[in-house]
Amino acid sequence: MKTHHIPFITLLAGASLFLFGCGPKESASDNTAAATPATAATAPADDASGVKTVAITGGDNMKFNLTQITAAPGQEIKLTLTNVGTQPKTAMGHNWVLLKKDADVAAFDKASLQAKTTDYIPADKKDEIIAHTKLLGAKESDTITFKAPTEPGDYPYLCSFPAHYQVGMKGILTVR
Ligand SMILES: [Cu+2]
Repeated sequence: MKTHHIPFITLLAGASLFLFGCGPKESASDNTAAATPATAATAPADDASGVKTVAITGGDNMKFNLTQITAAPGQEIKLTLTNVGTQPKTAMGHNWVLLKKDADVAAFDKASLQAKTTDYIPADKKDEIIAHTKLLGAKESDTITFKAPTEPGDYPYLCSFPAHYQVGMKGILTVR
């Protein structure tokens, strides 16, 4: 009998070790973030002061590593965008632009095409912007601090460098 039980128990122990080993992963690895776009927020949790810290990257694949960010109404957000790509800014610049809930993102993106002199931030659409970073070249980063909208809902963000929105360099900030 005993010779029958031991392998079964060993198997159980091995299975539970495996389960613990695959526990929740709270943070994305910097090395894989650019290559594998995440579909859920993997940003760090709020700190003690209630400020939400968000680290977002964009690379030569023309994708953000985060396509979903969640914040509480009115919460302060400290967001850092890093361009992890290698190409020149004129060919592959990235920014992060958060728009109002009802903004027409496609129309905003279209207007951005004509706004090269202002780093693809269209002056006539500024009232649709909640917050935005600078346009970044390879290995540059920019940190901005702003308050999440007080009204719950989904707020679109995008990179307004030409063609990047069309190929999917975008995401949603959900306020709830
Ligand atoms: Cu971009």
